[in-house]
Amino acid sequence: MTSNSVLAAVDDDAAPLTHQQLRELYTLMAAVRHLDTAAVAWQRQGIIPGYAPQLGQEAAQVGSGYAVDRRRDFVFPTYREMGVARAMKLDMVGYMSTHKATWHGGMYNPVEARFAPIQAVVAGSVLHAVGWAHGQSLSGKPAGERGVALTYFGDGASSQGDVHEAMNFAAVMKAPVVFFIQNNGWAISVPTERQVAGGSVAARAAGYGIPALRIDGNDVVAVHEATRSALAHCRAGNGPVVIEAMTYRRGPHSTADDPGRYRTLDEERLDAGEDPLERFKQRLLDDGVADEAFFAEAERLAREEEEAVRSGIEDLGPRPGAEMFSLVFQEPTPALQSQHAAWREESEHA
Ligand SMILES: Cc1ncc(C[n+]2csc(CCOP(=O)(O)OP(=O)(O)O)c2C)c(N)n1
Ligand SMILES: [Mg+2]
Repeated sequence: MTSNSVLAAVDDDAAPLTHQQLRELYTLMAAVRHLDTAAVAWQRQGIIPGYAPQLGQEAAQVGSGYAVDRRRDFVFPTYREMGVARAMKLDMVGYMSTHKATWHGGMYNPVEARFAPIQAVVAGSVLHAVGWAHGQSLSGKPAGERGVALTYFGDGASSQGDVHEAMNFAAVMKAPVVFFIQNNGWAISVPTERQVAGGSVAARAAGYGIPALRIDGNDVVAVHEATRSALAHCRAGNGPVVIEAMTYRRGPHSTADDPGRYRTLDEERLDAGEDPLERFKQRLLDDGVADEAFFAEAERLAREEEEAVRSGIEDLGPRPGAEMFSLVFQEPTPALQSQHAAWREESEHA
């Protein structure tokens, strides 16, 4: 049964996480921390042109991504969900190819991966998720067998009109969608308190009659449990859920950003709170779930993976330019066909 009282009491097989699962969560978070830190370095080294780090958001991302049922659910990410991708076992060279500008949205198969193309349009993923979720309602599958859409967005995105339309539509249509907000304190240089009226994104859900959970987004177990309950609630046909995971963007908005222009190091240290990775490590040690040898091995695996992803993206060659046109629509529109023809002419000149 779900443990969270604002959600319908549905059977979600919510046994506590086993020691093995807790260790797996840590291994994932360590891998994500390494890949993320490495990706910033790769940008500085000229291996990739740009990247949006998720440093400090590992618990929010891994805890939620780990709850997804990859046989039937579907995730709609923003540009910052590397940790969710990793927790869902995506091919990370394919994922990182977006940041190498090799291909739009990642060179993985979204349908097989259950992870939509990376989305740079703020709040864009939210609309797609509600559409997909409504499709599940129309699919004719019995409620318990439907997939659930899990859409990620930020505190800044929550100020977009799209989010309100999406929430209203989802609530009216009882679409199986979890709105997962990572409130990381910032929308580039604008702090949450300067653009989220009322101070809470979760509180807005009440206006749409949607149950909401405001959780400690730096506690991977709390995030996992909340997401699992929310998915079960949606799957049982009870309509959408809002989760606001309170966290902190420890790094820059992107590799093109300099946070020193809008926050001091002291503010950063004070507001960031405890590092989610260190915090989880301490908990596993205190509870006797893992020992130092385990953490050393997690570190070794993370380094090995980081190396493999780096050489994978270094080896990526350019994709045929014509894919810009051929991979957009099943049947290209006349406008796209003429753009394709103009592009071919120009590139043949070059
Ligand atoms: C529709 C749209 N408007 C503006 C931008 C420029 N932009 C990119 S990220 C961003 C801030 C988003 O903040 P938030 O939703 O809190 O997500 P975070 O970056 O903190 O993960 C803005 C304004 C954009 N990409 N798309
Ligand atoms: Mg934000």
